[in-house]
Amino acid sequence: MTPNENQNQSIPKTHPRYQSLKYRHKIIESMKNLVVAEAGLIAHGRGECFDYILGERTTQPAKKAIKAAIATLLIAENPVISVNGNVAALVPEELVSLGKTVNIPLEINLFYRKKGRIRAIQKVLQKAGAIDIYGVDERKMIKLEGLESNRRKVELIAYADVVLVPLEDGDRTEALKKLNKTVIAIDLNPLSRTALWADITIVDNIIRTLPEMIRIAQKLKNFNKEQLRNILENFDNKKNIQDTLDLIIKYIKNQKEEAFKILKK
Ligand code: PTJ
Repeated sequence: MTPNENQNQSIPKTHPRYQSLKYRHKIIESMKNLVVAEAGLIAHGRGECFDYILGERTTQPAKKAIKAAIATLLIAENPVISVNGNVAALVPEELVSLGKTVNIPLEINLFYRKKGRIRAIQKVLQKAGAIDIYGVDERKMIKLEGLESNRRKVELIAYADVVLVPLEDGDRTEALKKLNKTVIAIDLNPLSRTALWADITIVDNIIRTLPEMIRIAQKLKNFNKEQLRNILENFDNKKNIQDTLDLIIKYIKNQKEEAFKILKK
């Protein structure tokens, strides 16, 4: 066996880190067919690290933020879900399902615009059942003000009032905010610029967040606008981020005690 062959071996379901390894392999495989950027592997690793200190669960603050996010998306006039390589690799079916449940279009928006990537992501989304996918045709794109990176090239996002940005770098969130758009971020790092600039910050793993968003959307779809606004009035993003950081501190303290029980043996 060559050293490289070893990387593709299947993971036994009994492995204690089966879920984590499964998604790791998805990211690696998706890098090979251009869906994920090379830097996407590093971003995923950073995400894993934050997930670890959150206890790899969807916390109460994250659940509150998810509810507020769905209420915002349902009230919005022109909402858009922004899709990058990592998200398309990890949760394509869920992205399409969320889009259909709340009737919101998907737009591909990349930081690393290597040739062939948009087409590769479009194919993944189509396979997952997406019909209308935006951000594909350069001729229809315009450039967002105040942004130097490739993410400035947008289609529907230019006219959106609310943008859902899962897992990304901080510059665009800042630019979108300066253009008076409401930003909903999904980011495992509660201290990232995206997390701090967003109006609603869901500090959770996209893998768990999207199924939860779909579940909540199915419920809130039947609410009227006043009921949805009520949810938003009771949501405080700053407090929610503080609560998340407190949970991390508490979790690490507990883990420290657990670790020392083993170390003492
Ligand atoms: O596909 P592209 O070209 O648009 O590029 C996408 C990446 C992710 C490579 C690009 O946006 C990037 O470099 O992002 P950053 O600056 O590394 O930020 C990614 C953020 O997402 C970090 O704060 C990570 O902690 C977080 N993150 C990583 N994996 C997950 C996550 N958040 C939620 N769920 C995850 N699974």
